[in-house]
Amino acid sequence: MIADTALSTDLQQIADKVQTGQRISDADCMTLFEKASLGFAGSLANAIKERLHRDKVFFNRNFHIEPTNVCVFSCNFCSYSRLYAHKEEGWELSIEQMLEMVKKYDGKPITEVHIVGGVHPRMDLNFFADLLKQIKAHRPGLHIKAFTAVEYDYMFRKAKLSVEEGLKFLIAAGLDSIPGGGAEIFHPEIREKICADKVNADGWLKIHETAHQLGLHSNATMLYGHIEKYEHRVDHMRRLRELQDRTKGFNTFIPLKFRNKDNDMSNVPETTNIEDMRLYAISRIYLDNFPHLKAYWPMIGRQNAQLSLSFGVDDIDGTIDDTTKIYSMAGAEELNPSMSTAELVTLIRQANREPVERDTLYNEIKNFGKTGGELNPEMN
Ligand code: V47
Ligand code: SF4
Repeated sequence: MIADTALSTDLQQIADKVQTGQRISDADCMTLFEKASLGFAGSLANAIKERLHRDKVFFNRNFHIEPTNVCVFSCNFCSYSRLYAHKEEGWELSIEQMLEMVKKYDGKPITEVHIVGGVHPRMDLNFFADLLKQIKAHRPGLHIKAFTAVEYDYMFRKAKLSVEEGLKFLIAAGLDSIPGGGAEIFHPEIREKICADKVNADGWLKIHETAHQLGLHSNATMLYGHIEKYEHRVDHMRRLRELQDRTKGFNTFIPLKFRNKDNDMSNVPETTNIEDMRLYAISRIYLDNFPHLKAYWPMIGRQNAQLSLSFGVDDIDGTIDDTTKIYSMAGAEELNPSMSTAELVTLIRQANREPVERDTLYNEIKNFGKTGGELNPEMN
């Protein structure tokens, strides 16, 4: 029990709620952002994490396909879209090229492909349905986690289909689940300043709600640490918590730290590591109906990912195999993000946790244990 005479009454009440398994309110969440020390928030979040998953930390074997970085939108925080004239040429991959990327993993124990990119005006619903079909025809067991709500909104509107019709069409083609991108900050006061022209909060939430109703699972992100205030973070997480109460379709919450290299918000300083860890902890405490909290290691680096495992995080994503450019272009430490399974296992063990390989839906594939067992460095 955390009982500390130096704690203010409001923090003590929050600790009592968490320790008796009660939900904290929006006001409590604000109090945590405004007053909680890293140690206080971290110990509560760690207790929740251990209640849910004991010492387990999950990872998977995955790779990304980024079909294009051409984008009709112009989010101010994006360093990736080729609309920036000073950037190197954009890319747009053909279905054949993307299929070649999938074939590279033939015979390797990869379980997931994560497909996400810019919003290209000529890559439409039929193009992507074809891509999914061809991937499934080549490797039926590979889980396809594809396209953010931003991409869906554009694709479906262009095809003149409702969200339900569009999603059903892609599910029939092979779509298995939906990644969490495009959420940014839902509150219109901030959304209008950082990504005014893409799908709004209600549109994003509706796409995920419909996906959940159709039996798909999805993730949710929050791009934080720029011009938003604590109240906007609470508002963002409240909308997610409310939707999750209705559908139970979210697997994982993924806070994404704003990186400021080479974008229209380069004048905005990045958050400190302490603020990053506090956010992981506070989101673990507030989002009591989210089973998992992910620290995306290519974004925050390996050591911070390790540190986050003491602040409520139970998942650090996957092997990646140097297949994503979004974060390196925005200034993340990892220029060519890639970790072998042996490296992921070692990283998690160094934090005195139990590495567990999972599939996308968190079915356990292998528990490596805290110690023991020769790790084959070739194991990728
Ligand atoms: O929505 C773009 C973010 C997201 C920057 O579901 C930036 O498992 C920081 O959502 N600084 C797309 N972030 C990626 C994404 C994701 C990543 C990993 C795992 C999963 C999952 C989803 O990338 C965008 C945006 O929020 N982003 N630019 C930047 N400068
Ligand atoms: Fe386009 Fe996504 Fe970049 Fe926004 S964040 S400009 S939607 S690629």
